[in-house]
Amino acid sequence: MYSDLSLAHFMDGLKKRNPGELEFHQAVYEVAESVMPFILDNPVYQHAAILQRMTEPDRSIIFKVIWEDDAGNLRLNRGYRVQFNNSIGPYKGGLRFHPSVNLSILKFLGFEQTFKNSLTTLPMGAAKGGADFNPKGKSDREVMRFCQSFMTELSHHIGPDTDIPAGDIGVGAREISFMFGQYKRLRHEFTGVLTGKALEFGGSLIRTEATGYGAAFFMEEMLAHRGDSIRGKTCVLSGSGNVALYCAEKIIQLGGKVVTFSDSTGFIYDEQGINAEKLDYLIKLKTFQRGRISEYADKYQCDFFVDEKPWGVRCDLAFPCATQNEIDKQDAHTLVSNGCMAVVEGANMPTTIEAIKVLQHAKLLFAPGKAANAGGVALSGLEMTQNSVRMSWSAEDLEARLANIMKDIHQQCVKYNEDGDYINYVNGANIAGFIKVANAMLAYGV
Ligand code: NDP
Ligand code: 2IT
Repeated sequence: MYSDLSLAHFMDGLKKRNPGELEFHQAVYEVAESVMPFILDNPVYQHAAILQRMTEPDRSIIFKVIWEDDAGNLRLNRGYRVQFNNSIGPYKGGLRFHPSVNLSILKFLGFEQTFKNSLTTLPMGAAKGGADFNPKGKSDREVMRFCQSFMTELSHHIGPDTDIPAGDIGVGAREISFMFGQYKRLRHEFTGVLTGKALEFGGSLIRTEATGYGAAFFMEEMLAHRGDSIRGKTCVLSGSGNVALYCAEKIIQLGGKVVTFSDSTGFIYDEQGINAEKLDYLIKLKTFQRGRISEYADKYQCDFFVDEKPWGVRCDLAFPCATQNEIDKQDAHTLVSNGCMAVVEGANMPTTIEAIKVLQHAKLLFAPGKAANAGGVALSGLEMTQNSVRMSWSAEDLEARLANIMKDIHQQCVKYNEDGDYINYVNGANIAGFIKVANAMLAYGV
């Protein structure tokens, strides 16, 4: 049945089983291209049809979410939880609230999470969920009613040893708090069922910063491997949410110069560099006032480019931290011709497959999200541990653990890459992430 394991044959089958799910096809293709030669060299994985089994979620739960807006109108959204793989630990992964959310996007994210969570070295399986709900422009009480209704159904499918959701786009501390409160009320128990909680009720120090810090640490590791560092480098970032803001904070601490941020309305270019004080303003603007990035340009008198992406700004290092497919082939050519030396994906799958090829062909260092942004879920894993032992660790301790985990992920990528002097981090991350999950699946039998 699985004797023809050519990439084309495999992808044909996958597309037939999952018609129209373009983001999911893309995420699987990127992994399959890396691991197929490894599987062919190690037929035990082929005989057990591991790749086929890994690309099928254990289950996809889709549900109706009804809530009432401030005007008393009933509103309808669709909620999801895709539980992908629990071979190496309970299902774990974020929730995304964004109008674009659909099954394809959540399957791509859940699939990526399998490899990412494996790379963290912690015992976590993979899942992703969310809703096509748009928190933008909603009042706090509307968001509360939505979150409570969403959790009323989701609570049947999750649990601290079963499936532990967290944040993602559109889901931050406010949403996690509303959902945690509802779970606690419904289940009559106080457990670590979500991560990214506030410090007052079981949250962990450094979780907020972890994804962005981890991405900056990963860049520092890649550069250190070449005898270089972030210090003095001009850095272009996209997004201005959780990942982008704290990635910038760590870059600034490491001596880099951050010159751009973006949101869905365009990007700002601050040629002078964004220092700690300006970043503090931006964190308050984006996190608490839920403002627009153009307000930064008004305050600090810098350029704002409406509806544009920042990849045309001359830089040494690029950090896409907004959303999927935000660097296309043309953007990649622009980065190369402007002298960019490395791209680290803070977001999940922000670079198209064609764009990755352009960057790799030009021998730029390229770190895929499943390696570079794994610091977020790794800190979630440490939040789970702290909840289990009913203790909290210090910020210094947690940041040191995070730095070590990112170093370990970097080493795993280097170990499994086979491209001469040039480190192909995509292959390294995919193969290293695959082996641990695949071996667990083999051990369980059929
Ligand atoms: P946030 O919601 O905090 O911020 C998202 C940012 O990206 C905002 O600036 C938003 O702009 C922008 N953005 C979102 N969608 C689009 C779009 N379609 N076009 C243009 N800009 C867009 O999310 P996070 O920072 O948490 O997540 C960013 C990325 O990082 C995602 O890919 C996520 O999956 C990934 N990630 C997140 C982790 C986490 O721990 N939070 C962990 C690992 C990865 P606007 O406000 O205008 O919509
Ligand atoms: O994509 C991701 O890794 C996240 N959104 C974080 C998941 C988590 O469980 O912390």
